[in-house]
Amino acid sequence: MASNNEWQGNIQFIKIDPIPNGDPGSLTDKLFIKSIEFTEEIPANTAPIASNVTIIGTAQVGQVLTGNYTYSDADGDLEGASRFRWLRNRVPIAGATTKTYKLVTADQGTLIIFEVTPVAQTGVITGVAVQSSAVGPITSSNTAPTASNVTITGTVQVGQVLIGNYTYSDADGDLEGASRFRWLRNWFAIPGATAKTYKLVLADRGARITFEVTPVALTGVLTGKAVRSPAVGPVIRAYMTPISSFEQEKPDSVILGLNYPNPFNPETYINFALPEKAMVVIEVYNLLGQKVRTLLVAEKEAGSHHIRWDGKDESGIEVSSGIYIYTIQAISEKTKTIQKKRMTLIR
Ligand SMILES: [Ca+2]
Ligand SMILES: [Ca+2]
Repeated sequence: MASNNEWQGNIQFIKIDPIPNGDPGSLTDKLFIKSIEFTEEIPANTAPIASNVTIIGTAQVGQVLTGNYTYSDADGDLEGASRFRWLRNRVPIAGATTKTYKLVTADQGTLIIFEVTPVAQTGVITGVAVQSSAVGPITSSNTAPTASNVTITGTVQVGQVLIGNYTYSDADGDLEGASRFRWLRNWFAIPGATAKTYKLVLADRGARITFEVTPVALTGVLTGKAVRSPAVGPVIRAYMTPISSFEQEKPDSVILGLNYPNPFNPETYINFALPEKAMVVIEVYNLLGQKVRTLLVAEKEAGSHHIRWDGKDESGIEVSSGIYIYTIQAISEKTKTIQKKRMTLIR
């Protein structure tokens, strides 16, 4: 029982004295509530709020996403160490707790969300976590450009200009930037030969020439893999040697020229000239007198001609290094001529 004027919690009890001329017993010792004083907790401070939570960046593997948000606090409490999370298909990604997140292969095809829990330095410290809209599905990473159909066109002869051809492509549609070119002589880069065209010089005689493209994109993954054309060649001289004999329309007699180049690898050219139309047979023999290859059996007009030997026998097998004999038989209505010369193959 509360005593006179005692506070119990928020309630003050007041003892009323008996009314002197009334019923002495009716109100005696009765207690009345005088007042109730609520010590109500008026919120001194409100929690911070995160708003405008968004993600910027390209939704592609390898790209970095950045989470953005606006921190606010009605009481002016400054931002403390707000907390961040990134979620993959609504499941938090382990370790992804900063404002940025680099997309990895595991994210491909998923939806990504950025979440902020605003934290104040003072007042009510922690606010409600807010999530961004999802971005995605995340696409595969950008791929490097490629060069294909790399080829060389032009006459493979000293003084001629070769043209390098190729097809640029990029799976992501990145346009071509400054792709790089090289020309190679026997698989060694030719100094200064870095354009799409190359004029053959004397030093290229007998060599194999290759064109190389390194595709470069304007955007995305910039540099692709270098791709080489098939080799062309060997580069022949501007004329077949010895040319003087062969420039005649009609030499006085059948001429079997020196092969060029010589020594050679893997192929050489054999010149011959005819004073008149003749049936021509050109053959290659080894030093044992065994026939290695028949290069030509055909009727040819008067004038100069040449034929190529690729260093292979009748079966298409490359013959070994050594000295070989080449012969011409020219049979016309009036005469039959047989000549032979030597050539050296060096593998
Ligand atoms: Ca606050
Ligand atoms: Ca690309």
